[in-house]
Amino acid sequence: MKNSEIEAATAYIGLGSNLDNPAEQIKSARAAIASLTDVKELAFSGLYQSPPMGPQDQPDYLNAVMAVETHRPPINLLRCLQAIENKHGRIRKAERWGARTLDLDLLIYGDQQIETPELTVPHPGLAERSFVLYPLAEIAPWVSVPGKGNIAELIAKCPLNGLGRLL
Ligand code: PH2
Ligand code: MG
Ligand code: MG
Repeated sequence: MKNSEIEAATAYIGLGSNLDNPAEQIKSARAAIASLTDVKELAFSGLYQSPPMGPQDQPDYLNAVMAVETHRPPINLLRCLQAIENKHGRIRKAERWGARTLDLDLLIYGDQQIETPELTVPHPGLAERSFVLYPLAEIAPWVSVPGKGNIAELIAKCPLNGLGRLL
């Protein structure tokens, strides 16, 4: 079966960067995602700046969240996102939560809950990360995170931790 014959789902993608002109990285990643076959952009949040979660000896991050409608299955979408990360000079290092040119996380895929060695959806860190929840709430305040609850409840429990919206 072709992807285009698979029922469309709404997916949310988290974008992050703290190296090599983060605003450009995010802009160019957005264009790359939107131009994937069987993926259509629905919405894009503002840009948010925040101090690094994890090792502190790295620059602040820029983050955003993008909503797409897609006919690609989750694992296939994940592989597309990884290919875009690689094209943006992403170097995978041993250090957990280290600096990166581009990070694309599949946050939510429809109402699915997936746990495989390659992919966990909803993204396991989503509920604790202000730099994911706030941009997500900006573009999808109605969204319910499968297995975790609605976005307003999650935000109420998640401090800003230095997050600020640009512009
Ligand atoms: N991503 C990380 C590690 N730390 N900190 C912020 N503020 N934003 C991120 O996107 C981020 C992070 C690894 O994915
Ligand atoms: Mg991440
Ligand atoms: Mg990631």
